Order: sequence, then C-alpha cells, then structure tokens
Amino acid sequence: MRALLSLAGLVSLVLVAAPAALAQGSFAPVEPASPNAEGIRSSYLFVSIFILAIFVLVEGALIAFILKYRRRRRARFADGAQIHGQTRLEILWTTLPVVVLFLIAAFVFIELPGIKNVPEAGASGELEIRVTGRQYYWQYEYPNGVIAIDRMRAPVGVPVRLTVSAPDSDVIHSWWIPALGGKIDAIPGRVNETWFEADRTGVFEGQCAELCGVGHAFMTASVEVLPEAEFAAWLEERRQAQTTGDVALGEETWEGVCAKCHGLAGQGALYRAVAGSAVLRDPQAVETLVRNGRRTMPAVGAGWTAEQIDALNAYLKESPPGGS
Ligand SMILES: [Cu+2]
Repeated sequence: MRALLSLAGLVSLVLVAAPAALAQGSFAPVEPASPNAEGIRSSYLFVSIFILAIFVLVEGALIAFILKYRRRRRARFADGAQIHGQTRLEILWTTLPVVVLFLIAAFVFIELPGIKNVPEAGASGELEIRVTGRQYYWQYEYPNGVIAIDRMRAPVGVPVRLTVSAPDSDVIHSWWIPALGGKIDAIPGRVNETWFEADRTGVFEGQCAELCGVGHAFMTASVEVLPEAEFAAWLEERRQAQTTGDVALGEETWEGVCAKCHGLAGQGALYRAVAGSAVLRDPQAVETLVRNGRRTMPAVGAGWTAEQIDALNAYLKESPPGGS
C-alpha cells in the first residue's frame, strides 16, 4: 500500500515538469507579446502544475487500488477487507487541498494587478483607441479622428488603452487578441477598458469571442504592431487621406463591413449578391442604405461620420465590386 502510494507520488512529481513541455504545445496560451498576456500565461502554467499533479495522483491511486484490492480467489459474494482509520492520511488530504488553493489564490492575486491595470505611461506617453464591436466588424477610432476597421495599427512599446463598447442598437461582442491580453466584452451602453503594450512588432490575430449572430465566425480582428515612427507616419497619412475620400478606409469598410455578408466581389455570401447593383453606384443611395438598413439588413453604418461614408463611396467608385 505504502509502496504503491509513493509510486503514484513519484509519477506525479515527474509529471510536474510537463507544464513546461506543454508550453510549447497547443494546450498552453499563445506566446505572449504584452505583459498582461504574460501574466495570464504564467497563471495558467502555475495552475497547470497542480492540475497535472492531482490528476496523476488520483488516477494513479485509482489504478493502484483496482489492482491491489481485486477479487483474486475470494468467493464471489464475500466482502473484501474492511479498512478504516488512517489519521495521518486523513489530515494530509484535508490540509493539502487548503494549501494548494491558498497557493493558487495567492499567485493569481499577485499577478492580477499586472493583468488588469493599465501601466503608467512612459516617456513616449500612451495611446487611447476606441474599439466598437458591431455585427460583424470591429471599428477603431484614434485620438486624431482616424478610423480603421478590423485591423488595428499600434506602436510597439507604448501602452495602448482600449475603451471597448458597442452601439445601443447592437449586441454583445468580445474583444480578444490572445497574444495581447485577455477577453473584454463590448457591451451596448457600457464602456469597458483594457490595454496592451506590445513588446515586439508583428501581426497578432484575434476573433470576436462572444457568439453575436450568423456572421460571428467572420468577425476577426488583428493588431499590427509597428515601430513608433512607422505608426506615426501611417496615422498622419490616414488623417490627411480621410478628408478627401480615403480609398484605403473605403476598402477596409467594404471588406470588413459589407463583404462579410455580400461577398468580396459582391457575389453574395451570408446574404444576397450586390454586384452590379445600381445602389453601389449612387453615393446617396449607399449612404441611406448603410445608415438606415433595409428589411433584414441592419443599419451597419449608423453613426458613421460623413468621412467614412465618403471613403466607402470613393472605394466603390474606384473599384466597383464584381466590376462595373
Ligand atoms: Cu461579435
């Protein structure tokens, strides 16, 4: 009995090293690129140590007892050995879980401020971006009025504060770029805050994490982290372009807002084909349609600025979906 228990204990000790191996595999969170994502991952790995050890201990004991107390040559209906009272073991299995729970709680409470609180802005200041979740796209607004859809650009090494919400007429979405931190809900009529501070450049992918309707699977998001100067140049270029019908924003709007339901070439996808429709050639009709919706189509552009409507029309004029 004692030998079997120590065997189970030994196996669980060996497997304590497994979370480190898991970190390379698909069971662990993605490679973090921001301190808050790092905190989430450390908590995950810390808890995994106990999960694995307990799993091995319990399953090991189960198998050991099945073998040790099997019937052997005992008569079919004779009772097995009656065992009761093992004070040391009983004290152990009462105190050990308390210690484990305490350790996990302590670790998480130590990590939590680093996950939740926006860090103090350094020399380069901080950037605030408004994130709005809508069926089925993400819209971003930068402090200088620049608008972007689905792909956010952000500077590396600068704390980025995100205020996340959804319009009153929409549903709940959830912002989540795993490498840059945890999920945060985009709730109509409520502003939630989260943040990231990317430690390297690159593109980090994410996905709306709250089932929000038939197009939910298409509601992807990405953050492109750029060197600070490159980001500043992009922001300035977009700001200037936006005043004269920004084709780049128009293209993002077409792809992010319209094409998810109507197809990239307007060939139809979740909903009807619009390629060749007269509406697309009539800026006024486009504005009326996106601002108010029609029948089953929601008002996807309610609340858009005139600049964003102009951008969409500029793009539709330059590259009519499905040709003209
Ligand atoms: Cu969504």
